[in-house]
Amino acid sequence: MSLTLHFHPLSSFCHKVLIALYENDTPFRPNIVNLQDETERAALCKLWPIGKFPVLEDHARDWSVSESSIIIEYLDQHFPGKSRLVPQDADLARQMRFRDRFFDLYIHLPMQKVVGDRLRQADQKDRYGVEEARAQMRVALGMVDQAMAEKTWANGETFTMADCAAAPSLFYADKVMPFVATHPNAAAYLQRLMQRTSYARVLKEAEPYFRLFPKE
Ligand SMILES: N[C@@H](CCC(=O)N[C@@H](CS)C(=O)NCC(=O)O)C(=O)O
Repeated sequence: MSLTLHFHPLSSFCHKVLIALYENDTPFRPNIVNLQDETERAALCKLWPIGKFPVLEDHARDWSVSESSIIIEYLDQHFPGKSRLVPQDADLARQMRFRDRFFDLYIHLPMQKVVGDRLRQADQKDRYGVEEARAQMRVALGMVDQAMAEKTWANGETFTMADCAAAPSLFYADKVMPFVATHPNAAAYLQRLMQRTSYARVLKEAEPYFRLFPKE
């Protein structure tokens, strides 16, 4: 087996890459990393000193690839399958990368900020930062709702990397800022993403870990 994915089943950015792997039934060895365990954290940091997952190792090429979007681009290039996640057309690819960035930067990261703050001690909370993050997510969700009125997937009618980015962003955003009642198009899009075989599998595998998600 050429590929090892270092990840955690609860981690939203890892969901993004798992979707890509499952879209194409790409074989890989899963390595669940417990960041609370110093040895496991040190092993991850050896591959990627930033210490965040996902990290993909390609043993055949002796490469270690980090950052979810870069990993998906790598998979699309070296392990292409039935689902081409990066469009071949340059303009469609650029639009897709823009949407991937949009979900990561304006929904995924603010959502992480809100969740991360829940894990802080009472005297270390960042109320202003959380309000800023919520405001950012509110604007971005409004844009998604408008954009998804006439599309099946983020880039049109074909499932791409932008949808891999959208799925965990929207899934967890809905946990911290429920939008189903207020944003019907974004909500319907999230339903389609959750019903997609690849993401349904990711969510099923994450089920035993959801009890660890901080509620408040
Ligand atoms: N920009 C990175 C973000 C990765 C990221 O934030 N991963 C989180 C989990 S969702 C993580 O490793 N957090 C652990 C930590 O920061 O200690 C990507 O796209 O892969």
